[in-house]
Amino acid sequence: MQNILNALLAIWSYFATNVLNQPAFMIGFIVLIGYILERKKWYEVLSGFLKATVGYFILAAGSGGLVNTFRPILVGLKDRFHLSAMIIDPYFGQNAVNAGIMQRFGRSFADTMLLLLFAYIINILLVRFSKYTKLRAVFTTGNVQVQQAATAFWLILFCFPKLNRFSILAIMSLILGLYWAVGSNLTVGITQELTDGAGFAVAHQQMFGIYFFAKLSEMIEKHSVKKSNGKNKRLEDIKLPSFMSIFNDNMVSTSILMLIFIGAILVVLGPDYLTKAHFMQKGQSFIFYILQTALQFSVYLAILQLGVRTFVNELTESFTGISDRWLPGAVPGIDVAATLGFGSQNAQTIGFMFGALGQFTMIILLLVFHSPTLVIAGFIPLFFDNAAIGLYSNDRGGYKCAMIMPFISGLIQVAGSALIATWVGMARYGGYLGMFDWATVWPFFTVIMKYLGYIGVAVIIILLLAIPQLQYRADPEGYFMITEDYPAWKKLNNKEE
Ligand code: ASC
Repeated sequence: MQNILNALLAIWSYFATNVLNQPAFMIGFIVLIGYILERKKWYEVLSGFLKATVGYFILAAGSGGLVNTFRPILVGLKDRFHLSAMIIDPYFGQNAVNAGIMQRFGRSFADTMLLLLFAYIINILLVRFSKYTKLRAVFTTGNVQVQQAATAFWLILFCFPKLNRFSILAIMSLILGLYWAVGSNLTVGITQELTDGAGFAVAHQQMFGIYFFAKLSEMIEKHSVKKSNGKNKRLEDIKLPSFMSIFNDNMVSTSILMLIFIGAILVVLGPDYLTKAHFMQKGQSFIFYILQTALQFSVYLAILQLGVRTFVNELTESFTGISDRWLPGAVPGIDVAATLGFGSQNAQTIGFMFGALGQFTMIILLLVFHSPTLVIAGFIPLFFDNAAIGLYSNDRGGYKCAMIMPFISGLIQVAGSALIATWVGMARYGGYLGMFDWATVWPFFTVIMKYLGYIGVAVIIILLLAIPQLQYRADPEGYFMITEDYPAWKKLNNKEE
């Protein structure tokens, strides 16, 4: 018996490490299965699998390029000014957990693969029974699930330090599994509208954040429609005068804005530091170094969008095979980076910059008020959260929302992360996950569990289960139609152009 279990676990570990943890293969296999269920010819199945996998790898090359180029620059600020500060970034967060969990709690989490297994089972069952649960999205971004599991482990141990291995696995599976399913489900409708029915949802680290700011933008739009009988202007509707019209070209505007933004940071770091830290080569011109680095931003963004275009069609087409047979009304939840292939690209850049403004403002406030924890902005929360928030806010509330919402988000990312990481003791290990939901929703969960104990766990589960029910109640007719038949949904809501 034990041998069989071990063998099964080994097979699962192999699958989890090589496929679940690699969203590109995960998406590839989803397309493969979807096309097989649709009884496509074998060569169409093969071509779909390859395009989806390669497309996702291209997306990852773009987002990885962004992260690898710009994260060290921001982290350089800490080095350059000898700050003892915590960096908010998912990878630094994960490192902090690895570094501190043994020391602080005398144990580590070895059950990540099992957690992923249970979470998938819970997620798929919840979606399978969508008739009752009203959940429509399957989380596929295993790489962020692993990061989140590490942080959740710390937070839950902080609330229940005496919990044994089995109970902690049970609590984590339940709460994380529900968070994934409910969070991703929140983004279904707004993502369908943003992408004009591309048939996916967001499965990442700011799902509640995106939803919250999208709805806030919607309210602002409604208010202004009432007052002035008109919709708010979107960024893409703004016609700029003569020379400024170059900003209508996204690649040009991104390049100019990044030149200013990244340029300013590089100037602050200074050529001496940049050479010493091996960013710049000896004898390289500082001006051309700035130019090259800042323009890389547009390069990687273009790559990322090419990746999205490559795999999204395959995914949309093939997933109907899965949703028709097995998971009615379901869509796959994928990396938030995929949304950056849609909507106004200027909204993404604006979102990033205003998010940065918000983060820097809060960092200055932390300094002024002598916060015990200082924070260094990390590139991933700065860019991926706020670009997406800018994008959705512009889509639903116009250009002012594309500025205000990411700014507020930036303030919250820093303040929320500083509070929770200080309280639970993670700040001392140099990093915290820092993405929007982990600076808001998860600190909230932690407070509830810390003060209510097991009752708190029950409260969280009930709250999470109630969210999709409320969403469904608000629009019973359109709720499933928006994924099952987007054109019909558009007609019903008079959204045809
Ligand atoms: C994250 C994380 C990444 C990026 C990537 C964005 O949270 O860990 O590597 O965002 O998923 O495309």
